[in-house]
Amino acid sequence: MSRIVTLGAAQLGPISRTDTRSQAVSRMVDLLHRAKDRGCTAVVFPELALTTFFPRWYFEDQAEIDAFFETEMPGPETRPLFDAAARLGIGFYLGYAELAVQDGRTRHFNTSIIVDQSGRIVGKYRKVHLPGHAEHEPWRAFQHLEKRYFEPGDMGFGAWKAFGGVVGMALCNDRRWPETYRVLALQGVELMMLGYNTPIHYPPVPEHDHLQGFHNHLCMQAGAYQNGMWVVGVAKAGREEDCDLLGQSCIIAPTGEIVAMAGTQQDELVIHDCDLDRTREIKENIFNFALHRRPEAYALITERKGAVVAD
Ligand code: CDV
Repeated sequence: MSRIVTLGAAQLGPISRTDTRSQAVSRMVDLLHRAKDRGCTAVVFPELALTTFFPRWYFEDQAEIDAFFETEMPGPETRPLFDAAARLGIGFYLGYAELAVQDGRTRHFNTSIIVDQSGRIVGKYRKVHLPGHAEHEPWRAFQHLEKRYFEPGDMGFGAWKAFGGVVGMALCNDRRWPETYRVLALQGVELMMLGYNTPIHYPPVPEHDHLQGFHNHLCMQAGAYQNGMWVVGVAKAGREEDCDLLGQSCIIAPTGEIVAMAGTQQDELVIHDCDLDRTREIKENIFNFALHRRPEAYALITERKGAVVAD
């Protein structure tokens, strides 16, 4: 049996602070056209794909921060992306900063959505693992203020039927945590879509800078294999406002093999014919959860947050 879905990793090059959302959307519409020409069912765009990666700056004025957020999706500047998707019959995953009003409270989330081939939003995810720091730390070459500008996602890790399979979402730092993939896999996810913005320089541990590319693939390849799912991980890449962002967007098979990878730091589309039935090679054998897992031995995973060493 085979269930082939042609997927695209639609990497974006840098977006500068002065670029408008319409400019970013027009680049993404161009990638959608290229995806159409190559027979894609759906493409994955990066995390916070509509603006520059603004958590690299410390802002005091909330209005200045809120200007990076979307109050509606689609809104006037993003609607052309939805229209193009519907016209071309291609679905997409998109990351963006979401400003929501819930129960009279204003909330800020780092969000992604799945849009189906008719241009309809079918799934929403709010980033759970927010990296970085909450206070201004001027010693850093640049800030990473996700903990200041966003709240942790309040929706957990969902799964949706889309593109002929079961699809889950995650955002950037989530890919480093094994729990992300396992919670998705326990809902039968066959395809994880993920966007990222990963600076090459990691100020707290700069001796790991040369390992950014390795760690990026290491965690996604392990997550794909250990959970028998396709992973499409997509960067915003290149030199953005004096900050070098990792590229290497890729499509990873359920065996853990990278089957397609971007070779530039620019807007680039890489595609692969992903057979969702190949997830069964793993899910029904080496990682047959129902047969081999021992949840009774894993209670600490949800009971305890940080490590505790016994006396
Ligand atoms: N946007 C991110 O979540 N970036 C983090 C960096 C700060 C380590 C990442 O995990 O790639």
